[in-house]
Amino acid sequence: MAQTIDYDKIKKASAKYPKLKEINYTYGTAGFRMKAEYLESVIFRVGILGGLRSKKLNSKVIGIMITASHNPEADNGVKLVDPSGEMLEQQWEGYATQLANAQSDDDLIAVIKSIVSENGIDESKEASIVYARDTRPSGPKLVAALEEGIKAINVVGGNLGVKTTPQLHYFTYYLNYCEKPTEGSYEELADKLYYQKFAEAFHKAVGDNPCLSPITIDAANGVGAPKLKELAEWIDKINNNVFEVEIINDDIKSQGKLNFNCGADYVKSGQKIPTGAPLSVGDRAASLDGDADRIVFYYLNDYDGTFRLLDGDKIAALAAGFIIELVKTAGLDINVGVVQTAYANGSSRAYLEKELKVPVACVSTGVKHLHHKAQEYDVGVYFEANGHGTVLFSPNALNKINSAEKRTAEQEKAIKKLQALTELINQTVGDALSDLLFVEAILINRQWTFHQWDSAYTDLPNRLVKVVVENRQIFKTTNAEQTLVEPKGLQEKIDKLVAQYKDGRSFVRPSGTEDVVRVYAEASTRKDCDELAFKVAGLVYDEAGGTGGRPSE
Ligand code: G16
Repeated sequence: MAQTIDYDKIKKASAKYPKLKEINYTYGTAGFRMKAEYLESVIFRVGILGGLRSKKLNSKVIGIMITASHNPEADNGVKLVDPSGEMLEQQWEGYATQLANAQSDDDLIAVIKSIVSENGIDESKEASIVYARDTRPSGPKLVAALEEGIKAINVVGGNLGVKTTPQLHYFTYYLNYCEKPTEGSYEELADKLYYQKFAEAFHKAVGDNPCLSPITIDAANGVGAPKLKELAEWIDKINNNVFEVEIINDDIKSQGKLNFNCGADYVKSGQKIPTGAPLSVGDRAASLDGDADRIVFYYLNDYDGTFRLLDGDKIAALAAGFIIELVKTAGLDINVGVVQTAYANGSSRAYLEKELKVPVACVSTGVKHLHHKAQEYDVGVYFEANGHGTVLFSPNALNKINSAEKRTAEQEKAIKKLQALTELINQTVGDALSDLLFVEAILINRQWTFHQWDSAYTDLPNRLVKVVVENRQIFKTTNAEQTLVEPKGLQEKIDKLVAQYKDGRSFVRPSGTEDVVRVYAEASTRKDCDELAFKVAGLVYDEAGGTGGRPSE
């Protein structure tokens, strides 16, 4: 039987990690995220919270990931992962914030005791945590703080070493719901099980179809580089002619390179090719972000050589279109829905609703919001425009797919394909590597070029601008973040600007991962769109305490 919580031990250990007085921490879009030097006390406390969560959930394994994903290298962050591999339940995000902000060691103990009593936690329950980090230089020091927190609450911790965020999510799920491994180190198993699963599923999904031309992957100089390399080797072992990948921006050793002028966020926000990617007409390329949970694809147009982005909206359209076709061919009664955020391009929503005739829901930014909404459908396809997303097959859908009657050869083929797709997509969370294989498998089945994929619909020109303000917390939104409630009066001014542009749309929201306010705009022409974006950004800067330079093109 495990010991009960030793509060004196926690208090003593906590003295080494005092809370920085001047900082108010918030568990945001993807956990705590900020400059790495402010995070030690928070991460120590997250170790304690992970232990409490595990005890509360009858000793299920909780995941903890140390990463700041797309943020600059100097930042870091931490988030907790629930036993099913999903993001931490929202009520517990509040506990995380309370713990992080407890000023003294006594305050910390008081918060822990209140969490224990509010949740009726049996202190004597066993608890376990698995944790991993990305390649940031600040990672090892923060892992040490986490380990002290885990030790202080007497919990068994399994260090997975350097992993992508989705690997941590998948392994957490695996430990709770699949066979618990009895031998081998968790660090090695978390790689092996992941590679094996996705390499085998890819092989099944591709079938006998001929492969496509090689694809270049910009790994943002992050953890995706070594992991994709190893995954590609596993795929080669099964069938060595099916997937040819060249990895660029794979330098995880030199400091200052992570996400710098490369990676999915850079490409999506700037709508341009990353550094180190000499792209020619006919080439296919994609960019991952720093922890490999997002992906965007791109190519140069055949006839004018312009840059063409295939973002999360395009991935959703490709995935939904293919799945709907297979479901119809298989003769299955399964509903498919798509979930997006306000950043989804107006054209993508119109295409999904009018051409594919699928229901589309719009929710707030953050995978946790999309994931929950997607669970309402038999098959829920969710992607943020920034390339973060996955496809969820409900137990009902899986049951129908796996027990379907195969009357014709065509039906049998469609059912087999659907089965393979359910295994190929990482259903615990958006995963750049699994998404890459998922997209590639669909394109191989269809024998489509990027241009053919892209031609489903044409994006309205769109633009993202960041505005630095004194206090982004004064921005409050409603209507899935599309309408500003505060600062008062600002939304009316934005509406007036938007009304001046054909197909104009713009919204403003505070980022939950960076110290900025984000402005999104789209309009019928590139010129109008840029003009609208910078007018709205200027308005935000002038009326809501802009600092630094006024945003300009
Ligand atoms: C995280 C979240 C995403 C979100 C992104 C930006 O991505 O997981 O859901 O879209 O932050 O969020 P915000 O606009 O609030 O800063 P990542 O890839 O950084 O983990």
